[in-house]
Amino acid sequence: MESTRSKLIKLLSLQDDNYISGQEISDKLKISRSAIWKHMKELEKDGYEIEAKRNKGYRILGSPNKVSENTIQWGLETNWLGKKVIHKASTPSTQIVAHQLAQEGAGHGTVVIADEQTAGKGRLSRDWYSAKNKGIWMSIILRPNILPYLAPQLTLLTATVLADVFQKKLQLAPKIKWPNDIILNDKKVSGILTEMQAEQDKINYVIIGFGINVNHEQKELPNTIINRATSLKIETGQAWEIIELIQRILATFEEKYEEYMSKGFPIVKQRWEQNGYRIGEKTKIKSFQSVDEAVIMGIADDGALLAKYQDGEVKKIYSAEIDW
Ligand code: BT5
Repeated sequence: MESTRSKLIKLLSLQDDNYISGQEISDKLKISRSAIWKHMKELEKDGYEIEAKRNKGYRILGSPNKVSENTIQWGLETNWLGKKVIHKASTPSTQIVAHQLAQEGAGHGTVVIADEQTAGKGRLSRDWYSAKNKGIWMSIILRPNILPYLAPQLTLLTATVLADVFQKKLQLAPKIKWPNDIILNDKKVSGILTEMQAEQDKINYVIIGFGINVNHEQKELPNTIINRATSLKIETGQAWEIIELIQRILATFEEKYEEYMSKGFPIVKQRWEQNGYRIGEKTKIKSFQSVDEAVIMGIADDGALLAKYQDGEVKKIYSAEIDW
């Protein structure tokens, strides 16, 4: 059940800069005027700046800088994504929390976010470092009506969403390294992990997890990745408001996801390839039997990487070690 408090914040945030009268709040939320006043005081304690004017009512002037269910929702311009947010100060992995919630029936578009992950997961049991309050460590629960074999398209879609935000909001030039890394100046700033639970021809749920290094200084990156990783702050020379970035990512995600659902994969493929890392360049691809030189061509409809080998044959690569 949605709390009165988060309903109140939503109601206030819908007014933009206008006031909403105590009477209207009272009618809409079915609470007394004195209960409203108490809620406002609680919000102020949490860092919300609220103006109360006689004969006009209330309005929010500023929200706290701290990530919470309420601060994410205040000003969030989405219809279904992030309408339910679960925020954890610290958790082993938002993926684990999201799996549990999805199994308990959490709806499409539920978002799990943490200030810190103590056992963040990459692919193939690799670690994902998720320092406290330095980045965005988020998992989104989706219940898409697509066939399970198409789920890797959602990883590619997510990569295009993050690239779009980094490009348009931060004026950066991100590259997407197949299958799931966002690269800035040849270093990894973000990784995506898609996991799903499906039957043969039906997806029960998909969890899209992504981590973004936002406000790390160079020296705050762990030694093991310091040469291969970067943050938005390192690349832009300035710190970024995490809540604002989250809201922008969610709004862009919802828009691009709907477009993908209605128009299909070609548009995602096109966007992905526009930003694809080393497209048209020669790399070494190590497969089971050999190491071959091949030119990266782009991606196939099923999410595979397309590479053109020296004999001219274009092959689909599903998993291989690529010497980027
Ligand atoms: C990924 O795996 O890149 C997927 C990362 C997904 C993380 C999110 S955070 C929210 C959600 N909850 C989770 O527990 N996970 C998801 P992969 O391609 O396997 O890359 C992992 C490798 O990236 C590691 O082996 C390191 O080399 C490197 N790495 C680890 N942490 C990093 C970081 N913070 N920044 C850049 N590189 C990192």
